[in-house]
Amino acid sequence: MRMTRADRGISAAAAQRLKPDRRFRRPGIRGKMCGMSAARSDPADGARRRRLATAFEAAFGGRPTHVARAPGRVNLIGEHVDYHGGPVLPQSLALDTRVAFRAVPADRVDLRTTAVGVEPAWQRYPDAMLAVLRERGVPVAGFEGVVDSALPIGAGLSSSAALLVAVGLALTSAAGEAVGAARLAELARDAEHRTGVASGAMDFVAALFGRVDGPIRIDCADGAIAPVPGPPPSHRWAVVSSGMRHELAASAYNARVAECRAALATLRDAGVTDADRLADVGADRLPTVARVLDDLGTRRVRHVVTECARVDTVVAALERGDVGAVGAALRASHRSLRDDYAVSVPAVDALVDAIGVIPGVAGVRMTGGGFGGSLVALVGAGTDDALAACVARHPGATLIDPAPGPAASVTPWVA
Ligand code: GAF
Repeated sequence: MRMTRADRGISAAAAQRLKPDRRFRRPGIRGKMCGMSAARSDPADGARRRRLATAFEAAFGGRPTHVARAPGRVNLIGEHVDYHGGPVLPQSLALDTRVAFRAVPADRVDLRTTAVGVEPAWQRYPDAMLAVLRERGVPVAGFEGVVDSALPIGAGLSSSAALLVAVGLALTSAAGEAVGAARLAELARDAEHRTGVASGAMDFVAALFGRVDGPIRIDCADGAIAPVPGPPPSHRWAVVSSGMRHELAASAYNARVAECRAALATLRDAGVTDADRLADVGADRLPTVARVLDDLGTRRVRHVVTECARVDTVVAALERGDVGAVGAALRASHRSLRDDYAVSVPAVDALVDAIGVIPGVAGVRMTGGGFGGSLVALVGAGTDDALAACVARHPGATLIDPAPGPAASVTPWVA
């Protein structure tokens, strides 16, 4: 894939100047900013580095100077509430997308991929990121880069956000721009909107503020970010791809956004004027919701209201190591997404049901945007064989590496 035209030439040394940016442009968002960090050492890193180096050499000759990486995420709970101002609980993954790049003193941006057969589908993401950066006046330099992703596409693990963030980070740092993480999250979300998905902020904030030590609770109303503990040592998160690839732009994702917007407008007309967002409608007002809205609207709002409450149930349960309470909330979340929000599909429901009855599985639910994609489960020690056997019985389903990973970063290229 090739994107042509760039705003202006830059110095290659500019990319070295990237520093942590502590100017929080979005009040309330707290946490570390993207910037230079030490490269991770992972057994798979060698193979990825070689793949990137080979592709870069073949495309441009020579070597990149830097690599930008952005992780995928598994959302533990708080599904389809980010764009309603609700809380979410994503864990950033070690699975990531990388862009090996160098700045060039020429008026062009040239980005290729190591992936085979994905054009032109992936191209719209870098195109959208570049367009948004230019529109907002963020300098973009002459640039050569190669993308390599370890994230399964369309698996509900935020492959598109990881691509947008990694490309955004590479483009801006090549130009010597220290764009703050909160600002980059907004720019990347706006770029995703241009691709046709009216997504919330979760995936971008997870990629830019995630931590290896456990999930983060993001308050999507005020942007506050707080670390949350992982499960006790007796348990771990398991991630399973259903094998049913989702494509949010072609799904009913935007329809859910629109239905909920209409429901909020109706509620406000009916006197619920203190709710600026659906996340502000508490459980105590569900009787009003049911009186004012039709059945479809009531179900959509009920999902949002109950899911927001479940996030804090899970946060409190993780803090006291109560796996039973976490599991119960995961199961309730899936029922709500399936029955009230209608974003699951039968193949995912069947997998949820099958995994849910394995002894030692505390809870399981769909994760991400839905309409296919992946599941997240909280599983006890000793469930690995039964889980693997269950997944093997479902055609197309695969276990995904749930290892947590750090936030997006740019590091000097190590040969
Ligand atoms: C997708 C979107 F991009 C997120 O913003 C979020 O709405 C999620 O679906 C559902 O929770 O990943």
